[in-house]
Amino acid sequence: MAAISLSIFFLSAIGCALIGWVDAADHIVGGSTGWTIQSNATFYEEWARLRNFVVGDKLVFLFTTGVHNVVEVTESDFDACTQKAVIESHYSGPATIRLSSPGNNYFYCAVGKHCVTGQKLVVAVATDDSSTTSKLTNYSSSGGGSSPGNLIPASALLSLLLWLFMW
Ligand SMILES: [Cu+2]
Repeated sequence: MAAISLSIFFLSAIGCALIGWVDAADHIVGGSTGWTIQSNATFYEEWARLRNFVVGDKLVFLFTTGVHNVVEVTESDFDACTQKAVIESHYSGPATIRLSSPGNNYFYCAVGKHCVTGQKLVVAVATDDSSTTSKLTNYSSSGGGSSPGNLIPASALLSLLLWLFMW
């Protein structure tokens, strides 16, 4: 029984990893703290630095409608916290924004002085091809081993999990 529990645990872990690998990633901006004013002005810069963003990924901005918002802007607007050429505005939270163009994408909160205090985010978005490479690198370094050619489709793994639970 212990052996079965253990294998369920490992299969679940592998299944989750595979699902993450197959689908475009959703990035919860700021993690559990969400999209808000942080005590550290470079909080979102540091958050973004640790991640890879790829065309097709989504940014999820967690905030309360009316308290914060998200505007996508040009680089010069981003630097100066101005709104001369707003690309897109999202006023109701949470807001999910799909990263559709490669290169730098600029966002900030346009409520009060929030942008000036550091509620701003720039993400460097890679194209699809480079994404595959970087994600595979991540998996081989953290997971320890399976080459992409041997990946079992996530659905097959899930069926296997269900089968194990039947016992
Ligand atoms: Cu705000």
